[in-house]
Amino acid sequence: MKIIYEKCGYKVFVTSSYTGQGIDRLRSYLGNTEEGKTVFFAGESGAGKSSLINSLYPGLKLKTSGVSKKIHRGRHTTRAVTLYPVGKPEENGTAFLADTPGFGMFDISGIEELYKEDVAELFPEFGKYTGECRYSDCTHLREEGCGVLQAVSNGKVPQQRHTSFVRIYEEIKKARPYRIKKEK
Ligand SMILES: Nc1nc2c(ncn2[C@@H]2O[C@H](COP(=O)(O)OP(=O)(O)OP(=O)(O)O)[C@@H](O)[C@H]2O)c(=O)[nH]1
Ligand SMILES: [Mg+2]
Ligand SMILES: [Zn+2]
Repeated sequence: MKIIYEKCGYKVFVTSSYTGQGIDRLRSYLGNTEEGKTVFFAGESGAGKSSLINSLYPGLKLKTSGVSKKIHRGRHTTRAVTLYPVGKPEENGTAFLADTPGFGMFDISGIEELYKEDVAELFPEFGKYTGECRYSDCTHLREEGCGVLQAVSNGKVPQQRHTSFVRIYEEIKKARPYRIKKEK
């Protein structure tokens, strides 16, 4: 998992609120957040976002709760986005950390401006290869001469990332087949 995202150029922290693994490292990273910036944790309900924030800043005492045994899903414990100051303590926290409510499953209904043609841009590691596609309107799904598929087959782009791309592409295509101009 870690290696997949590192290959895509993301900085990855492996943490556990139970064992304390990675907490100090993440805290010092957050402590250097640029002034005025906001960091947020996103993820499914029950992923452990609020627990992680409690481990980082025990003073905050955020509400957390167990994952339902019956439905194996989170209980939507956090109900609203709340900002907490982080950053250098002597500056009284000039950056912010947001605890956010978890989402259920991956849900595109709230992202109205996203169309299937935009999905590839959400995968920054594809960017280096889209210029090599034979067709300028390449969907990167299965075309001959696709630079992204080429990069997947020679291991430069993790296969899992392309699988996620296809899944999101298909989901958005199903929900919103055509680009609709917004009426002013
Ligand atoms: N094994 C393990 N369990 C954890 C860890 N962090 C949190 N949990 C458990 O995961 C459950 C959910 O934690 P929360 O912090 O409430 O999850 P959340 O992401 O804030 O959920 P919402 O507020 O509903 O979006 C709790 O039962 C925690 O005890 C962790 O690092 N390791
Ligand atoms: Mg929470
Ligand atoms: Zn392509």
